[in-house]
Amino acid sequence: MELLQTPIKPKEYRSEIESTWCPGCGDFGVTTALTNIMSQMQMDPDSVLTISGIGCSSRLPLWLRTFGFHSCHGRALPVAIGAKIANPDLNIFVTIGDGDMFSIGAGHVPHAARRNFDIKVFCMDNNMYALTKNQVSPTSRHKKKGSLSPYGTLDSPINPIELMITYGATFVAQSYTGSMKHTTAMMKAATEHKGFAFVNLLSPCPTFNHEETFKYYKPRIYDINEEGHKDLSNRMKALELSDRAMDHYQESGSDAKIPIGIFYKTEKPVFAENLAELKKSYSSAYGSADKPDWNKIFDQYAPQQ
Ligand SMILES: Cc1ncc(C[n+]2csc(CCOP(=O)(O)OP(=O)(O)O)c2C)c(N)n1
Ligand code: SF4
Repeated sequence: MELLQTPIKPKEYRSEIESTWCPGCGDFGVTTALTNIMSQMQMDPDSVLTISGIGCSSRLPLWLRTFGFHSCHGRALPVAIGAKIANPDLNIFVTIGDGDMFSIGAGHVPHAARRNFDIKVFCMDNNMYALTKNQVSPTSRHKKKGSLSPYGTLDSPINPIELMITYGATFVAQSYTGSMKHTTAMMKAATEHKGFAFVNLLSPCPTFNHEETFKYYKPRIYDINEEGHKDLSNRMKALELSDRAMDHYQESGSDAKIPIGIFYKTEKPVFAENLAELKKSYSSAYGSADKPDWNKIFDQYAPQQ
């Protein structure tokens, strides 16, 4: 890639491709936050790989001059895992939609989280499928209407925060793209965390979602860290707080508050460290991990005399 003069400014992380997002889309805030963070941390664009699936939100890698991979619907996480194993030095951002992550791609989520891959997942949660023009998603409220559910969905929403804590993510936060300051702070804290980091970004879709709008979120949002949640490695406390993330869905028009901030953060060895540890013990038993002593390995499976 073309060499950039340092310090690299946020706008220099933008590609020349013009965004196709609608004016007012909440996802713009995520692109801005990401370029701000890369500039603040003076990340070499060649060291960054941004990976997405399919959806409006999943177009984000196109707007950046980092390496990017616009993969298949629901498959951003397996692509990210493969890239991280092949090149552990890459800074990997997964930019994903709520449908991509928690519907078609849901099966990949617990395994990526529990293995603690050092990747950062930014989920643009607009509570529906936007690219395909307004179908309900796993984060849509009960009875929400969509183009294929004109009488309202019969399903109840999942809670992304609670799920990610339960799946073993070592950093779990939520923000709202109407607040650039908070979105940038949460995405930066995730980027600085060593391990699997997830940020749920409440990101309004003004074109199709006329319920969860900027106007809806603004008076309901409150910062759990400002209000005293400091014991971030306390899993039970994080789960208790995560429960409140769904209060506003209980009944339509509810004025229940919506928590944002870091719910949970803990330190654990990342996948690459566990693998290095395994290779060490493997080497002492079977020779080097790259050139193992195959006879010793096969002997284990030989029929017992
Ligand atoms: C295998 C497959 N199934 C279905 C689709 C159609 N499809 C494209 S995007 C999408 C949903 C996108 O929703 P979300 O991930 O929430 O992103 P958003 O568009 O809301 O940002 C669907 C169902 C597809 N492209 N590929
Ligand atoms: S349809 Fe919605 S999510 Fe898609 S670009 Fe437009 S405002 Fe954003």
